[in-house]
Amino acid sequence: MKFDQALPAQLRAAQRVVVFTGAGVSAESGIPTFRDALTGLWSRFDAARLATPDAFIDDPELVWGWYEWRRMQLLASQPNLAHWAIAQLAQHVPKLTLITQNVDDLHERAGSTKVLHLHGSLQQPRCFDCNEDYSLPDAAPQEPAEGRRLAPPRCSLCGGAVRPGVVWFGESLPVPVMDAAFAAAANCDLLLSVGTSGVVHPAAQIPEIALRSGAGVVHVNPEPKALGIGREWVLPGLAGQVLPELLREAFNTAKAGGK
Ligand code: BJW
Ligand code: ZN
Repeated sequence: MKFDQALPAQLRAAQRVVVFTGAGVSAESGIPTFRDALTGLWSRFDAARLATPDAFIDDPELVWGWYEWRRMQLLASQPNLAHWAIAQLAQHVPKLTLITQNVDDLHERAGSTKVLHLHGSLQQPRCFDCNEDYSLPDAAPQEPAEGRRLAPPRCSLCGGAVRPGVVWFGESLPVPVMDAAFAAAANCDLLLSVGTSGVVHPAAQIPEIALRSGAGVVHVNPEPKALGIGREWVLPGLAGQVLPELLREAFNTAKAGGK
């Protein structure tokens, strides 16, 4: 890919970089996105029946089974070249803040630390009634097939049903995480927005906050959408191809690769 020559130079010069990721960054690991037309989860499953507190109240077995099926997929997957490139980028810039909307742990498994998870994590379930954390067993879950119901575990404190530790529609994002993410966006020099459709709020405001604060924003996506304000670069393509190339161009790195 041919980059606007100003971009690698901007990345080299940036003191504070934010990387903001969505489901597209994990797509090349085999984790489905939400809104891609044919393969996205919401093209096959009804978000209202699976990703809201009311859905869990109505049918906890359906919801728990679906999330355990997704956790199984995650356990069988590996970070891809995009996750590795982002972890590598942190070694090249003075300060990098990684904000993700993803509930997987692929950034951490690639070596990124202090990841701000705006929408929670598949690995940290908690009690629906009293919020007590629930420790998942070390063993992989018992093979919940797609669409198979599974009874949620019970809370050891109050006996309530255990729910996935993710942020559903209509729920507040974790306030300290959101505050840290918004502050990092408002104070960065350059923000890379990778693999997100930018339709879910309040997360979608993050690139706009960066632009309005004077930072440059780079969009990495096979179907990129610029916001049309400020200094933007649009890099059409797969994150696992574009990000390693950008790093090579900016820092002359060897091919960023997994282990
Ligand atoms: C690639 C690629 C490759 C593919 N390389 N790229 C303001 C306006 C309108 C609505 C609202 C608003 N404020 C709040 C709302 C309501 C709602 C909302 O935003 N709805 C919109 C959908 C209309 N927001 C909420 O409800 C939020 N809560 C809230 O605001 O609370 C306020 C409140 C106030 C008072 C009291 C209480 C509350 C919560 C939102 C929670 C979102 N949860 C989910 C599910 C998480 C759990 C789970 O995993 O099941 O989070 S929904 C889903 O969407 C998930 C994602 O994190 C999120 C974002 O999706 P993402 O990551 O962008 O994925 P896709 O699929 O959309 O896009 C993938 C992109 O990748 C595409 O562009 C591809 O092209 C690209 N791609 N391959 C690079 N290889
Ligand atoms: Zn409880």
